[in-house]
Amino acid sequence: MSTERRRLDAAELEIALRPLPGWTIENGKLHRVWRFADFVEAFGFMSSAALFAHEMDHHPEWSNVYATVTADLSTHDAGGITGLDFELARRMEELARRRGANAAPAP
Ligand code: H2B
Repeated sequence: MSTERRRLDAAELEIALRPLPGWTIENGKLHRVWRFADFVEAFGFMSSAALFAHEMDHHPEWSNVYATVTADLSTHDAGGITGLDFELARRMEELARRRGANAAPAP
């Protein structure tokens, strides 16, 4: 879609965030923290999400500390958040859910 790389405004962001509980806007990026059962689950999630990102040619800023994965999505070429970031967020969320992310409260 041609609009995918267009930077979304505040009203569009608010609407797009509604079906993505757990995601927020932090420092102009689409932000999410997942907690997995252990490092293997966290890293397995990252491996499968990396293949999606490669397929999309759209790459997350993310980090991992043991069972926690933090993602901050933005479109560098557009200087903000676009439809591509939401597409990647939806795919990451689905993968994280399948791996049981955030099933238990953080210790
Ligand atoms: N990922 C993200 N998050 N933002 C971009 O602007 C971007 C990207 N650009 N992955 C892509 C690669 C671009 O550099 C290549 C040439 O398509």
